[in-house]
Amino acid sequence: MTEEESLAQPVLVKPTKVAVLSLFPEMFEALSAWGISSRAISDGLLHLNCINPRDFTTDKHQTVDDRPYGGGPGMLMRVDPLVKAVEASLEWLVCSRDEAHIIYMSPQGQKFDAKGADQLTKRTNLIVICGRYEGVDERFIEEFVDEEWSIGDYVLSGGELPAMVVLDALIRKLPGALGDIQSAEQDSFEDGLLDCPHYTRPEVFRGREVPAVLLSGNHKRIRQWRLQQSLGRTLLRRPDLLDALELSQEQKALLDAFKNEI
Ligand code: 9D3
Repeated sequence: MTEEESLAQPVLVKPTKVAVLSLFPEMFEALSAWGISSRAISDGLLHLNCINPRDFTTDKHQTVDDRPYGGGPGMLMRVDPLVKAVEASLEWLVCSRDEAHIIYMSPQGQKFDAKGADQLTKRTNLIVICGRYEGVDERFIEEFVDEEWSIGDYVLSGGELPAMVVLDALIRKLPGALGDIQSAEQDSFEDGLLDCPHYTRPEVFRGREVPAVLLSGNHKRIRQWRLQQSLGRTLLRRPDLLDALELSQEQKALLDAFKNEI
């Protein structure tokens, strides 16, 4: 038995239940079969159920798309299978409409970030709707959707990859999902700064040495160096992130020293 397994504690918090509505439910094996998200699911921190609107069609060809009123290129998702899939989701969640939080992954949504992930971790019953084609009928959104989320200003082929991005970010924040409690707090963006550079063996790689401070064993100096690297890289690469922060006296001093070095 590994150290991780022997130290594992049973979960004492109510698990997050997520129903995903998607025409391509198998895509979510990327979450359920691999890595931290897979472990969180098998540990019971998160219950994930993918529901396919196609299973709720009633015609011979299992039609899930239809033409837009007003004409134009492209198709929309038919409303009826979506509504039935939402109802099936509520049954699986064992909750009423008011007790569920329904989000729609959409290019028209709010930009998803660490704060959005934090908000979603507070929900216990989530329904995540993934669009395909050109999207869904606006009246379905008005009737069923609490929030629309985008993952950024670029065109993708559907809501599945964005939904997995959102769920992976959410899962990492669930208590117990990361082996080491500190890891969640050290994740980039949690303190508003970019991560510092990291090094592993060998000590010299193609003539490039590991920074001497990391070999010094002086943990106070190592912590300061890492913080200074985080501050400096954020200044150089993402000054917008620095603008949004109130720096401590120590952080100001380390950043000033970084500026003087460059
Ligand atoms: C190219 C078609 N577009 C203009 C006619 C509209 C459009 C419809 C459907 C564009 C993309 C999509 C599919 N995308 C998503 O469902 C999606 C998405 C995205 O494309 N980018 C960033 N976040 C998201 S969340 C859902």
